Amino acid sequence: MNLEKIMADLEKKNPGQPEFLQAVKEVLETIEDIVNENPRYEAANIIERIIEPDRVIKFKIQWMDDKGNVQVNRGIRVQFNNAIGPYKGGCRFHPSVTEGGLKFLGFEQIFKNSLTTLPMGGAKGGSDFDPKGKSNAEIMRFCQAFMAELYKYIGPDTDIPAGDIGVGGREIGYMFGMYKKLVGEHTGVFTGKGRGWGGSLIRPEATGFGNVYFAEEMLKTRGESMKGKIVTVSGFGNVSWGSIIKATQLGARVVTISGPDGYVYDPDGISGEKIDYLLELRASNQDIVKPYTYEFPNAQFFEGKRPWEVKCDVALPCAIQNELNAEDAQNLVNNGVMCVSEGANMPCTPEAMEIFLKAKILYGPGKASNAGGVATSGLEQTQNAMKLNWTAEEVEAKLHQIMINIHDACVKYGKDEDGYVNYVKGSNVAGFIKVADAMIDQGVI
Ligand code: NDP
Ligand code: 2IT
Repeated sequence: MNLEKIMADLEKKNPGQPEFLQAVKEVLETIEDIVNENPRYEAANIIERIIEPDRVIKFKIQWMDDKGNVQVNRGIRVQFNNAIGPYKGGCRFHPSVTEGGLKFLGFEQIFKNSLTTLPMGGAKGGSDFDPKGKSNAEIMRFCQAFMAELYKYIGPDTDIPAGDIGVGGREIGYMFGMYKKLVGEHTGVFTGKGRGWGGSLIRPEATGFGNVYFAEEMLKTRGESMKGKIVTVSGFGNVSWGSIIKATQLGARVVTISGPDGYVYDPDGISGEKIDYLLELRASNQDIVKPYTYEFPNAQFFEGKRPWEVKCDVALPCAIQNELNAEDAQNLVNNGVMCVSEGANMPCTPEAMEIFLKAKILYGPGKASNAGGVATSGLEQTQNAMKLNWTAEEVEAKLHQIMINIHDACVKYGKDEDGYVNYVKGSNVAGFIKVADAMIDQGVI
C-alpha cells in the first residue's frame, strides 16, 4: 500500500476538506501493516474503494423565520458505506457544517459502527443551519423543510439518521413527524426517538455512559478505576452531560465544562442539581456556559480558555473536532493525566494524539470510546423491529457489555510488543477488517 500516493490523490480529489483528509490519514497509517500482510485487500482494491463515499446527497432547504423572511440553508447526507448494514449515523446542525466535515464524520462512522458488532453501515448528515437563538417554531419549520427533501433517501432498511451536535430529541421529533406524514409509515427510520413513540431508554445518556465505561476499562488495565479521580470535561451538550452523570456515579469528581465562550471550573464537582442545570443551560439555545457561575458562585469562569490547563487524572473531550491541540495535550501530560477518552469525534489534533501515544497514557479515540451512542441506536432499532421495549437496566447492561467488547477488540489488535495498548491502531484495525471482508464477500458492485 502506497500511503503517500493514496493521500496525494485523495487531496487532489477533495480540495478544501482537511478534516476528511485528517481522518483518512489516521486510519490508513494504522491499518497499513494489516493491508500489506493480507494481499486480498490489495487485490480487491479495498483502500481506494473504502475512502470514496457511496454517494453525497446535497439539497436546498427553504424555510420561513418568525419575521416572515425566507431563509436558505444547505442540507447534506453522506452515505459512505453499507457493506455490513444499512447506512447509519447522526445529523449535525451547526453553522460550521461543510461537505468535508460530514465526510470525515461519515468515514469515522464506518469503523465505529463496525466496532459495535451491530449491523450498521456508515453515514452522516446535517446542515449549516444555526440553531442558536432560534425559536421553537423556527426549529420546527427548519426540521420539516430539511425532511421534506431528505425523506426520499432514507428508510428503516436503507439509512437511519440520528442526533449529533445541534440535533437532540426535539429536532428528531420534528423530523420524524414530517417523515411519517410524507411516507405514511410509522417505522424506526430515526434513532433517538422519544420514549413514547419508539425511542429507547438510555439512548440520550448512551454516548456519555459508554465513554466513561470505556475509560473505566482502560483504567482497569492499570489496576485503576474512576473512583476518586478528578475529571475534566469539555462541552456542555448531550455527550458531556451523559459523561458527567456516569463519571459521578462511579465516584469521580468532574470539575469542568466548556462552551465557545470559555470554560467553567467548579472545584466542588459538577453533580446532583448541577447536572440537571446543564440541561437548562443547553435548552436556553444561547451557546454560553458562563451563566453556570451565576447559579453556582463557587465556580469560576475562564473566558476564551479551554479546560485542558486544569490538573486532572482523566480528561473527556466531548465538544467538537480538533478542540484539543498539542499545547493542550502537553499541559495535560505535564499535569499527570492518566487517561483521555474522547466523547466527541476526533477532538484531538494529530499532534495531540502523538503526544499522548508517546507519553504512553491511556488514550481512547472517539470511534471506540464514543461508540456507545450509535450502539444504543442499534439497540433501539432492534427493539423497533421486535416491537418490544427493554427496561433501562436491560439496555444499559447491553451497552456496558458492548463497550467491554470494543475495549477487548482494541486490546486484541492494538497491543504493542512492550504491552502498551495503542487504542487508535486497535480500533482502526478491528473496525476495518469486518468491513473490508464484507466488501470482498459482496463482490465489485
Ligand atoms: P450537542 O449539540 O449536545 O453539544 C455540542 C457541544 O459542543 C456543545 O457544548 C457545543 O456548544 C459545543 N460546540 C459545538 N461547536 C463548537 C465549536 N465550534 N467550538 C466549541 N464548542 C463547540 O452535541 P453532542 O453532545 O451530541 O455532540 C458532541 C460531540 O460528540 C460531537 O463531536 C459529536 O459528533 C459527538 N458524538 C455525539 C453522539 C451523540 O449520540 N449525540 C455520539 C457520538 C459522538 P455550542 O452549541 O454552544 O457551540
Ligand atoms: O457520532 C455518532 O456516533 C453519533 N452522532 C450517533 C449516531 C447514531 O446513529 O446514533
